[in-house]
Amino acid sequence: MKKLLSILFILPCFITISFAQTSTVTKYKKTSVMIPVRDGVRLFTVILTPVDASTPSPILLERTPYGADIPVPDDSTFSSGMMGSYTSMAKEGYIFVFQDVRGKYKSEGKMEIHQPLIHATQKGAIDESTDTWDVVDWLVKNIPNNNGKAGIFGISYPGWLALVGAVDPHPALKASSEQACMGDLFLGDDFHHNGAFRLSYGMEYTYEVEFDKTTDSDFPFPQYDLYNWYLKLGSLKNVNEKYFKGKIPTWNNFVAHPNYDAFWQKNSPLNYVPYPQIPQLHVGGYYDQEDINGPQLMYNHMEKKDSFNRNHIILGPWNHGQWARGKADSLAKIAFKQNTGKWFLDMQKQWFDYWLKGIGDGKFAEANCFQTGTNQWKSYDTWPPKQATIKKLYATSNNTCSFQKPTVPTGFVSYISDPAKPVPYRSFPIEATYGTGSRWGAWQVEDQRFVTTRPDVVSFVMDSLTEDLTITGQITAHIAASTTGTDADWVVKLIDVYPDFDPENLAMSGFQFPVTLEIFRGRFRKSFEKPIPMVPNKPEEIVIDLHQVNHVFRKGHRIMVQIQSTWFPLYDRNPQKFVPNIFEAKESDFIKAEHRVYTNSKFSTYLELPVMR
Ligand code: PG9
Repeated sequence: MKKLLSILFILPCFITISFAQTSTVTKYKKTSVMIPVRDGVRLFTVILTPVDASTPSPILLERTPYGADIPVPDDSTFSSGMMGSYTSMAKEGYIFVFQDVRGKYKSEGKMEIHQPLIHATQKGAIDESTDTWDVVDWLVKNIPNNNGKAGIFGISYPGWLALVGAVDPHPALKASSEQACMGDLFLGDDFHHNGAFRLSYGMEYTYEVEFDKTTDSDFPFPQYDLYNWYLKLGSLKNVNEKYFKGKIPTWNNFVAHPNYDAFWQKNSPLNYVPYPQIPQLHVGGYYDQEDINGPQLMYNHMEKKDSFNRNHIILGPWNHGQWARGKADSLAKIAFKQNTGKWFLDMQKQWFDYWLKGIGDGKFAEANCFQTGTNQWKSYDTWPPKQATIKKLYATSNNTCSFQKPTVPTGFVSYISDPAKPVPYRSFPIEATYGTGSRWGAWQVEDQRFVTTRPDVVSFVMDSLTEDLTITGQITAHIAASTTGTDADWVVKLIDVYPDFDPENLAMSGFQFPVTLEIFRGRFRKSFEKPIPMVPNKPEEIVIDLHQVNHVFRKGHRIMVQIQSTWFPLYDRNPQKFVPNIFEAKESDFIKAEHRVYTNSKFSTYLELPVMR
């Protein structure tokens, strides 16, 4: 995400409404201040206080690396109706605080992307948790008319800041909501998924944040469609040699740590977020193109130690942060048929109203997870729900798939995977991630027909369903695969194929909707820490976490499983020849290979689907 989302929402409203008269709502006043933390660094902070609140108000804090300031002069006042997605809370007088993290925009100090928490193990160390503690302390002591209670929230990087701000919290910090928070940056969020490196995102994002401390920077691409630009880039070693010249620290970390070593392990919140120390509302989207894993991973991690019942999750049909942007009633061509944005904002308000103001009964569902296909919100006592039964969906001969295990002892499909002609991850043009006209936010729900006919993409399809099939919970793929090379990537998609002819919605006829999709880098199949070559032509099992979903395949639709080995340029190209560090591969290391996916009784390829009765 490029900018602090919610702040952006204030601005258009501010510009239009600053000329309009609002009569009934509370007035807000902006002040900015440099708040000192324990090592003397001062953090730039914007405080929006209700001018005419009749009772003391709680504080809602959002911390960000994307610029906390808003273009409104200090001491100016404006209507609470101008607060974008915060409006309903503003009308009830919340105090909003936005802050630049150390080392970004107007704050002093040095920033390191996603620095792990170290205060618990290094005496006197500072990190984002200690900064949050010091800031909350300052806020409750210095903001007039606050009620002594604070909450923290945020989306994406600010979501991670909400997660870590709630570790060893200040006593006044009463609740947190981490939203689209990255979990583990090697296993499943922004920079790698299952060890496969996210090239376009990793390169463009690190340049954006680290090229110039005072702003966000766009990489100066000389062309609009970047597929060929990335192809011509060649080996990843050219990024530093030709462009970054060793000046982007996080890129250098990628190069220095190609495996899940101590650097990434320490970096993962799995290691330093122990349990929900205060109430924690995790929020995630099934189609989050940046941080799909974090909310699910951190909810499940913290749930294991939640004897207090403080840990809750909301999963919706959203891309990255979509819940805070307007109606969120559709994503590209997929309609949700209701205002999921309003549903979410109401829920978020209830959450903070209860913990910070004592309003409501505090009976929050353990999990609220939107069901796609039927377009309904559903609540669950456990997540994933215990009622689901795991059924295996097998890839079978003749490009079919079935709930019956194959009985034939031989059988496979094969394709040539060529790193020189990688499968695009979305239809052309592939715009810069955050560039003008970019369709980055919707690629995960794109109709897959743009690749289904490629010879290096294999599909297994079922007959039309005779009744609805509901899958709710965790999906795991088991691919029986081999390569003639010594390394390979495996991409798996679970696709809902719409009926060939839908008279009520012609444009969606035959649509291939990817319910969930994921990649795995073969060298890590036994261990993320110690990669090993694949053995040429030996069938091996590749197990892939396909995340949690809640989807109904409707009667008349077909289920499709699709497999391929490149997904470019979102993922770098696996050379397909095992090299110790792909960031240092030579051009000659990139080779074509024949890949097989086995469909027989001895080597079976299947997806575990959590089927609801
Ligand atoms: N997804 C972004 C990010 C978070 C954490 C690390 C790197 C990138 C973001 O939108 O903030």
